[in-house]
Amino acid sequence: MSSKNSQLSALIETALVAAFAMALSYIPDFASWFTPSFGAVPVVLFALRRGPKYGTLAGLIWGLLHFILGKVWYLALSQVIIEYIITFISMGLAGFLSAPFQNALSKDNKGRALIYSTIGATLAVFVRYFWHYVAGFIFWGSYAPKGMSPYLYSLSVNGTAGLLTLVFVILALAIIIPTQGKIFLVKK
Ligand code: 218
Repeated sequence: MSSKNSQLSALIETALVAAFAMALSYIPDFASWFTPSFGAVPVVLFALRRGPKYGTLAGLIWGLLHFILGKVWYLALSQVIIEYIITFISMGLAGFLSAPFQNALSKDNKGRALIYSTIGATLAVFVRYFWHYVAGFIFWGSYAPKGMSPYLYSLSVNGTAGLLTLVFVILALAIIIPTQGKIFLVKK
């Protein structure tokens, strides 16, 4: 494929992945703010396929779609910038592991591929929920149960949501790498 065409393919995939992640954001938050972020699954998988540039772009678009669709919880401007822009962009950080990950995959070393992708997923989810934690104790502290410190409250809420999110992403990787590993490799 010419470089223009492959760039266009990458951008089309970016838009589709961001839209799919946003659709997953409509799964009801059955456990309030403890609910995991299911859209993290496609965005992390995509970042591992296309690298950090398109991965962070997909995350950014996913975050911006919340504004268009009226799904933003607004407490302050700085809070919204942290929680709907910085955090969602962070999901693309998994793409920084895409080179060693794809190298392992192309050599059919699925164990190594799972290790690198898990590191990438952990990096992305950790950075994202670190910022939710920071926003949590600054802006959401008044929602803490009586007598609980905002730091502990935010850590328990965002630590749980982050861990659950990471479990779903790693589960998806563990299923897809051995069975559908080709989806991570871009045809040249
Ligand atoms: C303690 C606490 N409660 C709520 C929030 C807000 N928050 C948490 C996770 C994810 C998102 C983005 C939308 O899915 C938001 C706004 C928080 N940070 N801390």
